[in-house]
Amino acid sequence: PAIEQTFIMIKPDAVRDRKTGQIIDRIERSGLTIEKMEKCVLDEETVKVHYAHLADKPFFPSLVAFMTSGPVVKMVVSGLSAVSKMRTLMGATNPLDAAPGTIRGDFAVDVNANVIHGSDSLENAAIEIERFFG
Ligand code: DAT
Ligand code: MG
Repeated sequence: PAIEQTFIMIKPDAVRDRKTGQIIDRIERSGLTIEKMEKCVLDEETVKVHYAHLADKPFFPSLVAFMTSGPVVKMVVSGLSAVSKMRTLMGATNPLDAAPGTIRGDFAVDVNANVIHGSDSLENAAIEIERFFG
């Protein structure tokens, strides 16, 4: 396995509920390294570009509203197979399908507010790191 970088974001629900520390702890305990981290409020345009693959979905307006509803904590995370390792640590998109022990399985209850974003491929990781930290 290669050392990779991935883009991770703790979403507004988890920041609001003060889960940031517990989520960061899980990332570090898994052996991955936080290279960059910043708390910020996303603008609508950035969210629309980030979720452009979902623009035709009925939930898109509420997704954009949710993601701009409060601060997020954005990160660059590195380590062996960081992209897939983080996706495994996060669990399924819908928290109802996310296994216990995963971040979404333990902290999220609703697909509309599912606690964390992580890049889904190495290619998208590079694009997202440039988008949010470039
Ligand atoms: P992931 O975040 O696991 O990469 P995705 O890229 O398909 O999943 O979707 C991005 C976000 O959009 C997801 O984290 C939550 C929201 N979303 C996806 N499917 C949804 C649905 N059926 N209803 C409501 N929100 C949804
Ligand atoms: Mg995705």
